[in-house]
Amino acid sequence: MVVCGNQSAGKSSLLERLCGVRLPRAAGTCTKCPTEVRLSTAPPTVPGASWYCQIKLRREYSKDNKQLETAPKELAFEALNQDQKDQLHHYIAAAQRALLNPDTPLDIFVQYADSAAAAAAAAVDADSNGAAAESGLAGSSSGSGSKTAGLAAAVPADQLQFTRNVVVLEITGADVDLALIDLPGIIQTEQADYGSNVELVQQLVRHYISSKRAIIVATITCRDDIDKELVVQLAREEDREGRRTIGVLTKADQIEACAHDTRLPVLQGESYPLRLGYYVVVNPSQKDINNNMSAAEAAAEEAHFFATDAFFSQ
Ligand SMILES: Nc1nc2c(ncn2[C@@H]2O[C@H](COP(=O)(O)OP(=O)(O)O)[C@@H](O)[C@H]2O)c(=O)[nH]1
Ligand SMILES: [Mg+2]
Repeated sequence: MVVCGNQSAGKSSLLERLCGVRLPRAAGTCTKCPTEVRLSTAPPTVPGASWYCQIKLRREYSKDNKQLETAPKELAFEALNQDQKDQLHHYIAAAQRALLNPDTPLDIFVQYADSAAAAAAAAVDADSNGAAAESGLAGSSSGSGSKTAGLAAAVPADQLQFTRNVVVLEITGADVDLALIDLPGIIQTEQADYGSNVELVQQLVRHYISSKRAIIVATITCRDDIDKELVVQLAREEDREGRRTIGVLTKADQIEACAHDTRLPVLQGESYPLRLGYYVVVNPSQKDINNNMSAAEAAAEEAHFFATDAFFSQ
């Protein structure tokens, strides 16, 4: 399944709900390389592990995004077990930055992920030890803030803005057998400051969705005008009959009052019929993420929304 759509459409949030693994998500920051999550129900071969995630970097492209001639190597970055699952996003974010900085030794990124994970774990401990929730949260955000500052000092600016090289998560002991790909957000051409990356990201999306084996998870927010969405255009070009595209409409909680009627044909799949249909979702807001909302809480909030919302509950 290839998750694609605009920047901040909610792709990483969606993927996180699909695979039960914490991914880096945030408003204002964007994914700058593909992330491939390979889920396998096979039990981990590592003693004592019920769940195991091997994070690897696949470097198939040079700094100027030309395909390398030598066979691609998957470099081990770090491995985590079930006890470290909640910290995975720190390692993924660090692995992504490692790919954007090919001339910096990998250890630096692993170390920063280690300390960001330790700071976050300490903040959670402080919370559960009865510290006021607010001071615990302040501790956690200042903790990760100082880590970011530390990494910024060591690696002040990323060498590359985007890369086609891939962060690979090889997970055993998962609930399903499935490969999911999180792609950088499509940049609409009016955001001209990204220059040539507009083209690069579009090529990347096209590359992944053109595979006949790929299910295209076209992610659009409920607020966007579907006719203007490039992801819809790309999906229609690569999957003309709408056989392997799933439409996902995110941020149902943010749809403007009175806008429901104008969205109805899209929500009901009439604007663009797709064989696999449409899904409407509510994922954690930025505030929920900052408050460390769990997957179970997110599912409960979503169910509550659809059961009680004046429009969707009908
Ligand atoms: N309120 C609300 N916020 C959402 C929803 N989905 C994503 N977000 C927020 O939108 C921002 C971008 O989400 P992210 O998953 O990182 O988007 P991506 O750039 O497409 O990967 C984050 O601040 C999320 O908390 C949703 O359904 N409702
Ligand atoms: Mg993302």
